Amino acid sequence: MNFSDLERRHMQRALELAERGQGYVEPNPMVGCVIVCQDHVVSEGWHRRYGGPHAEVDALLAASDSVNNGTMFVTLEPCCHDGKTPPCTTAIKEAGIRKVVIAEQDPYAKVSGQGIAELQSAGLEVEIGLLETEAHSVNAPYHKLLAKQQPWVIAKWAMTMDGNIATHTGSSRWISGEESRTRVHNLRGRVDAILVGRKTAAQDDPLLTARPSGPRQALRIVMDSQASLSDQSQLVRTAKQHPLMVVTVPEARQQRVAHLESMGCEIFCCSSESPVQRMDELLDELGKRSITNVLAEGGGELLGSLFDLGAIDEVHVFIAPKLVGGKNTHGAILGNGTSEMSDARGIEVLDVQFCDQDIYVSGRIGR
Ligand code: AOF
Ligand code: ZN
Repeated sequence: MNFSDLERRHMQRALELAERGQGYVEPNPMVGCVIVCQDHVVSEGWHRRYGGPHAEVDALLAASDSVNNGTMFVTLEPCCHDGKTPPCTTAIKEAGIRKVVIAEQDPYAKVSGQGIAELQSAGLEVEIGLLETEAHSVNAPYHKLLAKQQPWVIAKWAMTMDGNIATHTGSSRWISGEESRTRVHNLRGRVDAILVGRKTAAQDDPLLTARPSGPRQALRIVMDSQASLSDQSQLVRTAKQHPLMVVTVPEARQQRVAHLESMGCEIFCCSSESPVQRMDELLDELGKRSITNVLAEGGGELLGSLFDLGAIDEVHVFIAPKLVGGKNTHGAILGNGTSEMSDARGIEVLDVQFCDQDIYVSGRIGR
């Protein structure tokens, strides 16, 4: 289908509006909407929070005049089911919208194609596929959760210019500067879960909360097969205020497990043998809980398990202008890794910026 530059601009704007919902709407998709009458934008809207009005209804409610005969640009197929809110298709028809331009179809089974069909059978003109790739990318975590029933995994690390996440003695505070750490707190504030390994929990004694807090409070998760997390750790001490899950194996000392439970930790016991399989089991569990985004903060072994599983979707890397050298280097991603350079996982770089003196690179694993 051929779309004009003006139509592209309207959909681009709808996508920008959609992204305002990030951190507020999950596990729902981010959706934006622009309503145009006689080539003029008359209203805009977006899905602002989980359980709240959908983007289309938000835009219809924001219109100060009639939108009769108008064209609606929406980043996702309008829903036609009764969920937490009534169907958008009904609201669109009742408002007298004549044409709906949709970026992509909703894969959700109760909608998928049926929203489009309903609008068409009511006599509305429907066009599909304007900025479809871009719209799909905005909602990649939503798509992964629906398709694989596992969350989108964001790996984050800070390293020196010679590729180390610690010195040869294990010292790692601080690699990146304050501005980089602020960015990490922003990330923490919009994800559903934050994941670290046992060694990182022991060495860094992190709190794993967003400071200042963001739109959602993440479940903090430690891969700690033997339930060895110290009672004195910041994580355990705050378990009653901020949810903390400790991932163990059946062989962990039951007394220790019960004690952690009494301190407010949730125990998730994995039956799988290898760390990689346990990671898969954990991601399945998080998917069942409709967790959309997980931030994996290290260390190298944890990121290695995720990498070997092929579960890393997105990376946020802070490169500090420092060198530490040493024979026993600490790479960001351990595990088995890739044997041949020709098999290396490619990253589609989405952003490169200076964060004060650090270089911040983010991107997604190419599929
Ligand atoms: C739309 N516009 O802005 C969004 C849609 O439980 P509910 O009622 O909030 O419905 C959630 C489902 O609705 C979600 O799984 C997805 O299929 C669709 N989301 N649809 O028309 C929107 N957020
Ligand atoms: Zn809807």
